[in-house]
Amino acid sequence: MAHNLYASFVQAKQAQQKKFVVLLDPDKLRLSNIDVVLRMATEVKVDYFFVGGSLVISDMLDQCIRIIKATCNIPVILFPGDISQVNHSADAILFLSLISGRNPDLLIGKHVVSAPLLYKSPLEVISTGYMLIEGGRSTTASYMSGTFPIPADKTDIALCTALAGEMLGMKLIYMDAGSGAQNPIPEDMIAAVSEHITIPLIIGGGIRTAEKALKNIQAGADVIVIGNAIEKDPNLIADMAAAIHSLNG
Ligand code: 1GP
Repeated sequence: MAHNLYASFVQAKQAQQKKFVVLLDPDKLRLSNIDVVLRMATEVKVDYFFVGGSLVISDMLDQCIRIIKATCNIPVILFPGDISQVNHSADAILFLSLISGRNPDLLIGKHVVSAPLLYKSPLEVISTGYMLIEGGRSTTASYMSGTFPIPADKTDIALCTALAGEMLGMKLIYMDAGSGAQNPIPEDMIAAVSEHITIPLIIGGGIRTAEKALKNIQAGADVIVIGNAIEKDPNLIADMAAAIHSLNG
């Protein structure tokens, strides 16, 4: 199926339709769980899957995408921690530039190496300003990237970083407290960034309850990403979807 997934993010933002993403980390996924997750995700109308992680050790990425594709029509977007996670079976890829950090390889270096591969691939490439926000403990993303996250109380830094990302032409801003973060991103930071950018705002990292997901969309998040909490308890999908979609007309 041909997708124009970026257009769907923009249209949803214009129509104030909030989107729910389930992040599947191939390393953490138990195959016994994936059927349950996919069935429930279809039932509650999860909008997209992100697949990937800061460090994917197993060879499960390809299998994970194939199982999703064989089971449901929910679009699959790669959320790669590394070039090795480029996979043509997905629909799109977040072309992440880690704009909260000052690691040149993750700002532009890896992109130069992967650009010719992506140019020839069928994947829709979505330029994304990726911002790590301090979430209470050191995360794999922070360690692997060799960067400091933006402190959770430095709203001005987050705001200026997101603005710079949009001014540089990035199409999405993804603020992430990191997988399994102790503290998810505070609502006042989400609100400040959301008020000042016009491109869709994705929020993830450490969201464990439907209440927090709802507060995030009320604060101005356009897309909510949840991974760990659903891996631990797939039954949470229904509550999360109800909360995230609750403001949609
Ligand atoms: C991590 O934003 C995602 O990159 C999701 O985080 O796994 O903590 O939900 P969780």
